[in-house]
Amino acid sequence: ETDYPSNVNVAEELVDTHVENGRGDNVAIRFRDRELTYRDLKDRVDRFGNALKDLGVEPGDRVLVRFPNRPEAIVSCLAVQKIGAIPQPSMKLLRAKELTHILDDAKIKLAVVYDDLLDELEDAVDAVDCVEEVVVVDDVGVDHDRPSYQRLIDDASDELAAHDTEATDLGLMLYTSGTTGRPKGAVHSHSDILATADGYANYCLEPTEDDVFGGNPPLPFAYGYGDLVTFPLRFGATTSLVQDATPQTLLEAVEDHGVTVFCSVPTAYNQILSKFPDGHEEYDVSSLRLGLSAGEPLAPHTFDEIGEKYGIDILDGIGTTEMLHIFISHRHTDEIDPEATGFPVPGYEAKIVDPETGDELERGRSGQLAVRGPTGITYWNRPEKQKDAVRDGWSFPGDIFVQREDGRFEYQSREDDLIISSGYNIPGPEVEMVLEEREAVQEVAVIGAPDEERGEIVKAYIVLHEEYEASESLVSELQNYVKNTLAPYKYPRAIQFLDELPRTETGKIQRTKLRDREQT
Ligand code: 3SK
Repeated sequence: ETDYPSNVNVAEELVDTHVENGRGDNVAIRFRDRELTYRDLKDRVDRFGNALKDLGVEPGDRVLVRFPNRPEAIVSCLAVQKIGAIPQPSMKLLRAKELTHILDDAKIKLAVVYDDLLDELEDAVDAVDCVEEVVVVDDVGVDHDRPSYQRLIDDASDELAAHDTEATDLGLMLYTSGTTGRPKGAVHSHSDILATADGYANYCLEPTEDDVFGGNPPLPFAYGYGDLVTFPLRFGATTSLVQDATPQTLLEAVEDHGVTVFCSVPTAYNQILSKFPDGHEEYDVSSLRLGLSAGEPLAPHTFDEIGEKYGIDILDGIGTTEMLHIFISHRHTDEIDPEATGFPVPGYEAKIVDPETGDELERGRSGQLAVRGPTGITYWNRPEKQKDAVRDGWSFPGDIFVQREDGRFEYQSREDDLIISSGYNIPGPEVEMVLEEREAVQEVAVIGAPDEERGEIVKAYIVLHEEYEASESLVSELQNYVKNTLAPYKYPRAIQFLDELPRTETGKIQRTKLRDREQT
């Protein structure tokens, strides 16, 4: 059921209702050997919400939340939502250049940051004039003169009434990489957030309060936010957080926290299989009942091997940051066909349209995917992009699919030049712009090249200026430059030098020709 009263506050729904309905002692968060009950969580959210109000945060203000997967990230987002402001969870690997754009574009008023991630943020804060304060969660002992999260919590009142938000008020802002090279803000209302749990999670995962959701998707990734915040808290269940995810730490958390629903991406499943091919013998994974996967298509062999070695089925699904969570998936494990993504999630409709005419195509023909349902695409401050993305009430997530005769939707490709590597979305043009800053580079085209482990890797085709020669050291220098300028996962793992780039008659670079070279 995804119809909500006209006034609803997502933080109140995810936390206070459990305390009021006798589930206050349920464990909400497990992190290392610590546990936070719903009562503890409410106490922290209320105190931090009051502290934020004292610092001048008002309803509608945007607050950046920059963390690895730690409990303070969840407390911060809920506190911001409870007072009617809008959290903007930010990927921990973003560099000052990317953060500067986001701070300025969203007009962030305050930031909450884990101390080990403070440096890069301070550089960005210096470059804009909107951020009034930065609150720091002390852990590794970084020197700073900013207010401390813990001290603010200790000093604040524990009584906080939720702001009377309307269901349609914005409750979450996530940045997504587009092909233009500049991340765009996708915004979601309080009811959108609840709808991901009451739709997809409720119907496809059938959670109970005994479930423990765990895994590795970062909380600032819409997929991770749903899996590890909204879903467990909606059902009075537990979330298991792992700060530094490796196959080992993830399986340790499964054993120690009794994870039942393991949420991950294909690359991580493959890494687990190669590091612990017989994981069930090295770790007690008997608590697991289901795996989830998204971010990139799940290969049938990964599905089969995880089933064989770990005894669980993986529900694959497609979602986007703009749609907030998964909108096509198999609904029950007994209907899974690993070759396909599945059916529209209850509450959503999907169709395939001809990209040229916009007409709906019959089954068996591939075309643009269009969806509509309880969540949809809303960009922050991008009216042109918005017009393109939502037409006649249908959202166009930017994927090419085919609907098979049996009704299942099967993924074909991305419509644009977005590279999806290990679940990270990397806009090729953003990497191109950075490489073009180097003196040696005359022109460059960046594409995704197929890769067994990562799905795709970033590959740069470069034409050098005459006076430069291709060499191993030049490759390393260019790679390091990108690593130091953008989030390191965006660096080109492969670089190939060409005499010229393939172009159309009108002078446009033909990236498809470069992609074709990778297939042969
Ligand atoms: O990439 C996906 O498939 C996805 C799934 C859920 C939420 C967000 C995203 C990007």
